[in-house]
Amino acid sequence: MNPVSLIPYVCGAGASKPGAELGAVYCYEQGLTEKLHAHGVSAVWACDPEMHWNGPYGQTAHVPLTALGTPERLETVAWHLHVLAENVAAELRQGNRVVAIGGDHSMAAGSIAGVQMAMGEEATIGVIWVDAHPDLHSLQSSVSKSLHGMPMGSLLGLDDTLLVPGVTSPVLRPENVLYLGLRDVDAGEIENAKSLGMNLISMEDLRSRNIAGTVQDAVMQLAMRCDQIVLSIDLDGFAPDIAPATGTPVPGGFLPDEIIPVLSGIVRAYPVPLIEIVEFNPTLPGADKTYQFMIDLLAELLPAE
Ligand SMILES: [Mn+2]
Repeated sequence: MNPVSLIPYVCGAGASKPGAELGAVYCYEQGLTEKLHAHGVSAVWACDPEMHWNGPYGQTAHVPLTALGTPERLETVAWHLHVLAENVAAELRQGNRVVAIGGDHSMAAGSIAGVQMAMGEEATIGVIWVDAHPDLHSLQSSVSKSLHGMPMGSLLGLDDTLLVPGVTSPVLRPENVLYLGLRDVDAGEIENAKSLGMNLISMEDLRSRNIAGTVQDAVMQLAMRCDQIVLSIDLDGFAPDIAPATGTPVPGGFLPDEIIPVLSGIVRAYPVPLIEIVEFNPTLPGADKTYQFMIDLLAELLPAE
């Protein structure tokens, strides 16, 4: 079995608070591969996050950041998305399983584009999206103009704000998106969901049912319709005291025991070529606690040797 390929997304320009661009660099410097190895998981960085950091839209493009909604922000994010998509596609083409480490959630528009690039436009991709937020904005519907609120809007074809060159839009179909953990949804996103015919299941709805059974049934349906299932995990899908170093925490998120065993079962039952963990902001309080949680989470989701 090949080692898992870790791919960094060293961009936080999609978020309002700076710092998420340092998430993957923190994991690299703190020895994530060695930590995973201690859990029996073999993983290697497919590229050095510090190399991207020194790239044309690396550090210098982040400090200082232009205002949200400015073309310079979009240009920065677009560059990082393109690099991410190419890297994800290259690793998948070699038959490697990918873990993408962020970085703000705009990255989903690049990582999932990379899956389409590797599999071809005919392939049907399903996404399990663990997040407090549906990230279902278009540039027009977003009040804040934060690009990390738009990846799902772009992937579903609401507009082409975060569309990577070379992919066919829409990358995803609404029925192939499974949201888990939603509890902070904007009016504009509710409108967009309606226009797409999507039913947004809230955290409250999910908790009122049996979480494990409901998710397992939904994923079984998803697997029947899709060629591949990918997993996008925003740390704010979890309760803020579990993963505190994230830019937009929302009370009431998943406790690890509620969802990690379910996700772990899914990655064992189905081939999941891409897992991403996003919105780690190590400049916020609780960075080490959040990093330790990410290690535990990945140790549960990745195959041990
Ligand atoms: Mn979120």
